[in-house]
Amino acid sequence: MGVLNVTPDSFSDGGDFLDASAAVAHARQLAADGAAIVDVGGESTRPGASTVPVAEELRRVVPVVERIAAERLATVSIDTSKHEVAEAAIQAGARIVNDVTALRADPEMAALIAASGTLCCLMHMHGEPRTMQDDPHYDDVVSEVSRFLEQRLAFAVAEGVAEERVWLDPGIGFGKTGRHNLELLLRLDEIVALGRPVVVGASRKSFLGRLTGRGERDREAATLATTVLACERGASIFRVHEPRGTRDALKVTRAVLDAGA
Ligand code: HH2
Repeated sequence: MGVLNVTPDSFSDGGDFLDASAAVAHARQLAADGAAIVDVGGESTRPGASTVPVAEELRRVVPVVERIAAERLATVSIDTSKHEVAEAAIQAGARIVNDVTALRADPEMAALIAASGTLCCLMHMHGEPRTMQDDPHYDDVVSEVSRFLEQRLAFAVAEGVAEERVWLDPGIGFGKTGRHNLELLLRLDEIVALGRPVVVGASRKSFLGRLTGRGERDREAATLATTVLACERGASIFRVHEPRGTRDALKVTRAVLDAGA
C-alpha cells in the first residue's frame, strides 16, 4: 500500500502532492514501483494536526481518486474518518476505506461501508491526533490494542460490515511511545491471531528517526527493517512511502519463509 498524502502538512511529504496532477503522477510512480494499493489522504493525522473541513478534504482527494481509478493504476484506498469523503471517494472509484478512528469519529461511517460493500481498515489510536502523544500509557500495550481491535471488529460486524472485508491495524505511532511501537512489532503475531489481515504503517515514523538519527525522508532502510519483521510475524499489508524497496524486501522475506514450509 503506497502512501499518497494530498495535504500541505503531512509529517514527511506535506505539500509535495497537493496539486492533483502531481498527486496522480506520484500514484503512477507508486504503482510502477509495486504498490497494489494507493492510499489517498486529504487530512494529516500527524501528532498535533488540526482537522480539515469536509469541503476542503473533498476538494483535495476526489479528483485524485477519480483519475487513479480511471487510469486503473492501483486499487484505491481512501484515508478518511468522514463518511462524506468516503462516500464521494467510493463513487469516484475507491474500494477500501482506511479509517484511523476505527469507525468511532463519524456515526454514519459504518453504515456507509456496510451498504457499499467496500473493504475497510480499522486502526487503533489512543486519544486523537491533537493530543495522542501526550504521555500515552498502557499496562500491556499489545493486549490493550488487541482487545480494542477485537471490539471494533465486533462493532463493524454488528453494523452490517462483512467480517471478511475488515483489515486491522495496530496504529504504529498513534498514541504510543517508541517502546510501545517496538513491542507491537515484536508481538504482532498476537494481533494476527485475531484472524483478519493485518496492516502495518511504520513508514518513516519518528521512532525510526530516534533509533537511527535519520531525517523524515531518509528512513527507507529503517522502514524496511520493520516491514521484514512484520511480514515474518504474519502482517500482510504494508503502508509505505517507498514501495520499490518494500516489494523486493517482501519477495525475499516470503521466499525465505516459504523455503521452510
Ligand atoms: N499512518 C498515517 C496515516 N494513516 N493509516 C493506517 N491504516 N495505518 C497507519 O499507520 C497510518 C494511516 C500517518 O502517516 P502519513 O500518512 O505519512 O502522515 P500524515 O498523517 O501526517 O499525513
